[in-house]
Amino acid sequence: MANINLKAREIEVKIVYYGPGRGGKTTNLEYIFKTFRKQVTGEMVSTRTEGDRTLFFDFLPMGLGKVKGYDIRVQLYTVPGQVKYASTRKMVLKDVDGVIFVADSIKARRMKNMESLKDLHLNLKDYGISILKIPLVLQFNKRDLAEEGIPLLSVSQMELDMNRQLKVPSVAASAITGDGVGPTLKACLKLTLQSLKTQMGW
Ligand SMILES: Nc1nc2c(ncn2[C@@H]2O[C@H](COP(=O)(O)OP(=O)(O)O)[C@@H](O)[C@H]2O)c(=O)[nH]1
Ligand SMILES: [Mg+2]
Repeated sequence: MANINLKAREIEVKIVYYGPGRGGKTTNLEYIFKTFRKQVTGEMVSTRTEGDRTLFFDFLPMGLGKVKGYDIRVQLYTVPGQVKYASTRKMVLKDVDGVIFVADSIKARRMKNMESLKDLHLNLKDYGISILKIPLVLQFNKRDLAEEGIPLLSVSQMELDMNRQLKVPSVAASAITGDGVGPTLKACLKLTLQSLKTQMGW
């Protein structure tokens, strides 16, 4: 459930970018930080060290304006994807309102995507949240690599692998070029705000 401050009439919504290590979560946030200047309300906090891997998490605050007189603030987080950071990953998911699952389109990463989605499912379950109920969007990232001749999973294969049961919106994207990055976030915000309205009885 979102963090609601009745007195200040503020609602804080938490969106988490989840997915396998090196899939492009941090790159999504960097693109959003550069591109949506008007909505970004603070600095991007990043813990990128040791090459370019997220060790703890990335964080970016945004404002969406008002709904029913409430200021809607959005906090975007990414999790570290590597196996050894399982506990951080779980901690970042606490009190999540919406999830963007960034899948890697590189063919060789197929199993990593599926393992990470399973990990998301189990972590949500531990918090008492069903993956079938939480606002969730899949992003099939790195589509630009097709032009470099790198073997990619087809979108239909990725749908079969990850979206057969979920049946959630999916967006083909390139976090590097920015293609699909905005639409992914918007799709997730739409679902998250719908869910918030239901929870608030609006
Ligand atoms: N070609 C290409 N590279 C990408 C894309 N997204 C991320 N990368 C690269 O993949 C690597 C891992 O990205 P990063 O955002 O750190 O992944 P994270 O571990 O999920 O946060 C970096 O070298 C990025 O530049 C993309 O859409 N296309
Ligand atoms: Mg990262």
